[in-house]
Amino acid sequence: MSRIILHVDMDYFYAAIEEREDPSLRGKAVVVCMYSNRGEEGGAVSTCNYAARDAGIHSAMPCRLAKAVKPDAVFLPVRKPFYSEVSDSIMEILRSYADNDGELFEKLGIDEAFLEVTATSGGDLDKAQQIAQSIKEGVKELEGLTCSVGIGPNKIIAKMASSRQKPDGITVIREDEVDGFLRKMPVAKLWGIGKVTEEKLAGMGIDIVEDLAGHDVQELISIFGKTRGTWLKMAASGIDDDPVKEKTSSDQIGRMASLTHDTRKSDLVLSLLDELLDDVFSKVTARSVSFRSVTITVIYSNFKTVTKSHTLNHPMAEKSVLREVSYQIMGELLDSSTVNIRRIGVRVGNLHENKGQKTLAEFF
Ligand code: TTP
Ligand code: CA
Repeated sequence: MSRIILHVDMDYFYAAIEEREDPSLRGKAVVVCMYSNRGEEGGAVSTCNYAARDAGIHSAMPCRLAKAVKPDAVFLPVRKPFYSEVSDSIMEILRSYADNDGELFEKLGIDEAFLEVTATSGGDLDKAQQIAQSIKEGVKELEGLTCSVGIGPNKIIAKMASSRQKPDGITVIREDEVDGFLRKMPVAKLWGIGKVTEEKLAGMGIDIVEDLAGHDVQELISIFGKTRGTWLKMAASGIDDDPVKEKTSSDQIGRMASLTHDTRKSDLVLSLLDELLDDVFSKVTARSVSFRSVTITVIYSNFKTVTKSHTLNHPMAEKSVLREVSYQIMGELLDSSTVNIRRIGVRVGNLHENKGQKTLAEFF
């Protein structure tokens, strides 16, 4: 069975968050600026909403120029730590839809991620589309933001599909549509091809993806090297086996699971939590690491997702500590809502290798 990969990309992310925070901005052109140490006159546009884009403003444009182009736009300074918090919350929602209890998930940037749904959808693209719809509704309900989703048989196609219908769209590219989707595209549009490669390819008379796909692989290898040359040929042919895998997973160990039915009964929730703790802790032991942070995720029946973390004073590798902290956080989350819970997760992070690490028993 071929894979089904989703790529989710938030729409005009920083500016959308600012619009959400201040409803009086609705309908106005909103530009989020990264000001430099030269003050408001320096700096570049981080992003802007669609009203500002219609006026010709775009990311990386000097703010001074953007002001000249549209003096009545609202210019706001970036608030990166705040956007990162919103991002964390969105990533937890997305992760909760990924196969293998959220393992087949890959955050790609502050506002985009891949998730594999081959198993959850049973390989059925209509189901995958319903999953994408649920994700959009969940993100909208919890964070009041829209996103666009691309669905394809691999990461390259999913990534390129998500920008096809923006904002608030879903684009499905079936395996038998991949060739038509790619064929006439300029090579620069192929995800993974930058300016340097584009120029080299242009020098070889290769301008569109079809030319690249049909090019002699040995010649590509002689110019770009084995790995890159092969990759170019494969990518242009719509072939990409790269797994959906979190790049930072080496610094985190976690598991998620659904309750047998939505509930907020603490004995049922804690009993599932115990299973997850056993699993996470056995992975901690197998990898000979200690952890400094413990994060609990709760996804409610209404899609609302809450995460809460605790950072320990030192790296620890004690099951009792993990259990105590997890129970504490879960207790607080159970007390703070009356909504039933659908899924829970536990994750340890900030991992340290156990090099002569003392266990709690040795510590005292
Ligand atoms: P993008 O996903 O490239 O852009 P976007 O989400 O604003 O708009 P779109 O609807 O087209 O997806 O980038 C995500 C965020 O990253 C963006 O909101 C702001 C930030 N960013 C910068 O700070 N500088 C940049 O040059 C770009 C491209 C993005
Ligand atoms: Ca985006």
